[in-house]
Amino acid sequence: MPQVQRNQEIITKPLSGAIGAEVTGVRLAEITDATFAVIREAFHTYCTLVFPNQFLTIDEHVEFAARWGEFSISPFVTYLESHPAVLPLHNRGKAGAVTENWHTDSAFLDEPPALNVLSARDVPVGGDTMWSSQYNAYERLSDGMKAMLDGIRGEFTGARLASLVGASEVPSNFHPIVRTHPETGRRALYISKPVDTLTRFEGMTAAESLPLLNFLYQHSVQPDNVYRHHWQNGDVVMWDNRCTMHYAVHDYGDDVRDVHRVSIKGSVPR
Ligand SMILES: O=C(O)CCC(=O)C(=O)O
Ligand SMILES: [Fe+2]
Repeated sequence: MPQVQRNQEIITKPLSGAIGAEVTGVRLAEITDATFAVIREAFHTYCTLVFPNQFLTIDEHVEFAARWGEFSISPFVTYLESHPAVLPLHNRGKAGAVTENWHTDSAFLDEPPALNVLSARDVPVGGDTMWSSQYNAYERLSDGMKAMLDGIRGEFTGARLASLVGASEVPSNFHPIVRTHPETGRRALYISKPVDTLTRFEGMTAAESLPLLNFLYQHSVQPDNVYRHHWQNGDVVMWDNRCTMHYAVHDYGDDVRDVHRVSIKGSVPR
């Protein structure tokens, strides 16, 4: 990983040896195109960026997110009435914490969201979020396994989310298990939690697929491939769903956790 870099006022500091960087010396509410270009490059290098002390208003959050593309609206969740691109993430209790597992977002869609921008408004002690580098996860496989996975697709399902809201139609989609990032050209292992969100390989049964899917899942989230973020109020954190998985830890009981999310549209995974 590159070391600390300075570009004008902007300082980019890696947060682990695998994934993530902290970006300081920038106020996201008032960035220039030149600053945005530096941030974009860092995003492509580190996959997850942390911007401390931003305290964005909802409008500023939306405006910064809009620089990255069109908004992506997910099914089964409720957006702010005043700001239809902003999804409030609230404490639904541990039993309702559908994000307390390693996953990539909404892979059951034709065009899963490319990236998310989160703004921490009121965070508890705990409630950390973790990310894994799916570039590393791919690159650390043997040549034999890489060759075997080449061209294989997985069936991604929205069954768990659908059942949570009692929806009768369950969306699902086949996508490549190894995808090429449309902007960096790097290959990444594109998986999500087996059974719940990724049921099987195309042309195989779930029973045949699960042992290997479970291996790929465990392999991806080893501690040396993960950054764990301790949130502070005012943090903005963004991540790339095309080359990461993430996991929201629920260890804060009934405490308030108020975080806003804006997602940006992605393309068909290839
Ligand atoms: O609550 C978080 O930190 C992240 C939750 C999550 O999985 C998401 O927003 O996609
Ligand atoms: Fe998520």
